[in-house]
Amino acid sequence: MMTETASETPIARRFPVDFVWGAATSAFQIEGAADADGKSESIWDRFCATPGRIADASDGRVACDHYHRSRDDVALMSDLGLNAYRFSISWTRVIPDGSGEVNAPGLDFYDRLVDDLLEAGITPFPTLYHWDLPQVLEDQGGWPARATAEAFAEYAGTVARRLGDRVTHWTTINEPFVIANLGYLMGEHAPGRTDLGAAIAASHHVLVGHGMALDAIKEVQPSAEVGIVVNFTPVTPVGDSPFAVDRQRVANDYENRWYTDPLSGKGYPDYTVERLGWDQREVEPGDMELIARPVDFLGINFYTRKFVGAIDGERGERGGVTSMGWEIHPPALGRLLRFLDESYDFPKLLVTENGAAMPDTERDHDGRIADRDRIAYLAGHLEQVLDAIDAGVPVGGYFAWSLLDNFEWAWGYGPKFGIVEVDPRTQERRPKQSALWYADLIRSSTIPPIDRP
Ligand code: IFM
Repeated sequence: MMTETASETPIARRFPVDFVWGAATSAFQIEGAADADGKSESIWDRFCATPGRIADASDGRVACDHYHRSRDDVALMSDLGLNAYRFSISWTRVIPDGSGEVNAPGLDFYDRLVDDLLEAGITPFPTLYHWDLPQVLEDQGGWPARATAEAFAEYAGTVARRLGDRVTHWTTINEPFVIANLGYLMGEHAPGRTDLGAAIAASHHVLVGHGMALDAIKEVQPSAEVGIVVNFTPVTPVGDSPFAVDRQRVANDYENRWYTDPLSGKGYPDYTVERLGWDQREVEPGDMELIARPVDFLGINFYTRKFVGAIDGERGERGGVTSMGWEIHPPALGRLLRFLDESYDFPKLLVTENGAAMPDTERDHDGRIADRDRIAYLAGHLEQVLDAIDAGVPVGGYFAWSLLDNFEWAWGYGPKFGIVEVDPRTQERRPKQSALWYADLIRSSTIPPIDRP
């Protein structure tokens, strides 16, 4: 009979001591205060007010009321032991007309938030654009128009001048693929347009805006670390007919290389540029150099993978799914991290979002949400992060999506991504078991054992 000796007990693997441990949110999804203190209308305010756009006909007018509760939310983060917080800044609070006059109370809100975070020992990671474009700029053409990129850089400079004495880590844009494609091609997100030409133009201008904003921040604060956040949905091929292979290549280029290739100086993927019939008329001299300005880190948002074959909807064997029907397949994150490391030269990778919408129907004897499925999701993905670090991939941090249950865009408030429950009637916050588990992980730098659902 085997007896367990000290030498046979597996040694828990540890994350590096300087690992960044955070949670992420975005302005529109949590702040509420939709027209407080001079804030103007964003494309998401308009989209929510358009009948039929949001599954439960809800909006972001109150959301988690974070605008009025940010102090308590910082205290909550501190209780959980987070050492970083990724949030976004609302352009419509800071420059309500999109460009021009600065709205002091809007900027003051973020100024206070940054001070509160720093006082609590939490490093602020603001994102300058998480989808809430001033409606006034959409009315002038939105991201398909180059002027939006210029206005974005002006706004970035304004924020950096105010917060740059304390904020050391910035991300410019969140998920350029989603901005361009869900907003301008699929029409599922604000502003709800369905035009391939507009989507491709938007994808280019979002990258140009990123490059211009990076320059604007570095001009104010040369030592700042600046990155961009890209979402990836790795493509798993189904079938190997020439037609299937073509579709897989286009899907992979369009969803997973369209942004990182130009950010790394490789230009847009040729094969897919040709397949889309894009004549690159929006690309002006100097743009590709601007887009390829060195970033200090690449932010990676990862949730799931997709199957692509010859027929729409065709797929291989799938694992379990979240309550949004997204497949849970942690090895795809590990492969993605290694692919990014091998294919590009980003000095550091940060997992800026990872998490799952789960049903949250079970509670423990204290009434706390017993989300063992979310814990298993997080643990599975964090194992992959550890494997990647062990293999030499420079992953420097991880942000759970999301700190709070919040407004999940076109899905409304149905899907729950938070590690902290928010009662929509009382706004009471209550950490779920996943939050306590995550706090344990941060304290010990090792992945605590999990009780599989
Ligand atoms: O809620 C979103 C977030 O705003 C951007 N990344 C994906 C999350 C889940 O869909």
